Amino acid sequence: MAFENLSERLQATISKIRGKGKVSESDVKEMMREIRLALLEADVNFKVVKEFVKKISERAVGVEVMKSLTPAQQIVKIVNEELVELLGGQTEEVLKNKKINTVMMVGLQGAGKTTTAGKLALKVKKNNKKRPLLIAADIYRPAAVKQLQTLGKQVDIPVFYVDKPPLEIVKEGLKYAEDNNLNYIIIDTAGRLHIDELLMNELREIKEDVNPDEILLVVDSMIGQESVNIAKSFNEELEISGIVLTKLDGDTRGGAALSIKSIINKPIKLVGMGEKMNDLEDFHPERMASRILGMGDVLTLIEKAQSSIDENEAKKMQEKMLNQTFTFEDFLAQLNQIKKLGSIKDILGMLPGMGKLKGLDMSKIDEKQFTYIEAIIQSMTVEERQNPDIINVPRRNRIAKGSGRPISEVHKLIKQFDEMRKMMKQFGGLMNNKNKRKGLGKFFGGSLPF
Ligand SMILES: Nc1nc2c(ncn2[C@@H]2O[C@H](COP(=O)(O)OP(=O)(O)OP(=O)(O)O)[C@@H](O)[C@H]2O)c(=O)[nH]1
Ligand SMILES: [Mg+2]
Repeated sequence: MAFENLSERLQATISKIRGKGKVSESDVKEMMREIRLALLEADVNFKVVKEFVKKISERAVGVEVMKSLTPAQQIVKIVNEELVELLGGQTEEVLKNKKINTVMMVGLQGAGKTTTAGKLALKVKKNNKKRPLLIAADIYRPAAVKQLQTLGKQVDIPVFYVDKPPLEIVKEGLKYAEDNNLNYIIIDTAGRLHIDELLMNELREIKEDVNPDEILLVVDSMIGQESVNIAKSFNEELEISGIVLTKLDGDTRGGAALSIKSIINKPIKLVGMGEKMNDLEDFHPERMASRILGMGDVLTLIEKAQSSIDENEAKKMQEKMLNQTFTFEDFLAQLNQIKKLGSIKDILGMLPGMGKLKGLDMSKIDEKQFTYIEAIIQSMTVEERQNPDIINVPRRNRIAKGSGRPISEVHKLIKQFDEMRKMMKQFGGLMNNKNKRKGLGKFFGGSLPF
């Protein structure tokens, strides 16, 4: 994950002053030195680092004034605020309130334009109920059109292509969208190894003809510092409207994300977090800052839960829990929903403070835990799943054998399940109390059912 080292270093720096009632001038100085080094090491542009540290230092000098927070807390607050600012301040949308949105993807070869085009189409279709069209205007790289067509098929979104020059493809594509009542048009363009005049001319031509609502520059975050120069050139040539940073899931140091906005003053709008079609997220400066500073990213987790978990399914579960008819079969269905959120590590990483929980070594988390639980439940008979009370010791032995897991794990799972049901019973009682129903209903509706 990007920012891992930066995050660790900043958190270590902060924890040194966290408990202090007073922060001396030399504490601040030392802290600024460490922040500076941490940022440089994360590959943030040195000018950006200088400016950032200067701003924090200036603000940190007067921190005794506020009464509600300790000086140390105030410094953390300042660092957080400045980090949010550095990342762009507020979240920027890629949707205009217009009948038809047109988006043009530009960028160097291999940056992730085509992949992001597919991801974005899926995202606006799913989350915004748009009717997207992908236009394949990269006619240079063999198989580029095919690649987009394959992605289109995968996410069930139409792809337009005719065997003509790029500008003609785009013109006819727009006509096709109009005729077919499609309202979110994404144009995938060609990439080059380096910025060259020919490519820029072609992109400019399309831009002038189409006048797109968005020109998104797709930048590979793995290339580090160089991305700042690339962004600068593209912006000078085409006046881009925003940036998509891809491959933030890799072991990039993340410095590019922290530099681009302040240097070209164009917002990062989206981030690519993986190769799958679902791995595109809006970029939220605030959440990213709190993730970096170890304050967790609960909002993203909640959003992910909301978009990945089937609402009807969740409602059904909720009723079962309240009626106390929840079985191991339901439990299994629930596990499958949670698995859609990502790996256990991903989920834990988004919870505040988890990163540095004492005794929790993230590298030791066993991703297979879900699989083991599944195996155990699958080794139960239907009757046992529906009525766990009948699972006596001989049955437990059989289940352990069948699933290939130690008997202790079977005991543990059944015990946890029992406890869960007890808890639900209590909640159920509360829910039947009319006065409390509303508040708790909301709680259940908006969160994971267990
Ligand atoms: N891990 C990861 N891989 C990504 C991400 N975005 C794109 N990729 C991968 O990067 C590679 C290049 O992506 P493309 O979408 O083909 O890039 P492009 O900009 O269209 O490339 P050209 O058409 O050759 O200019 C592919 O293997 C993608 O799967 C991301 O967010 N994370
Ligand atoms: Mg491409």
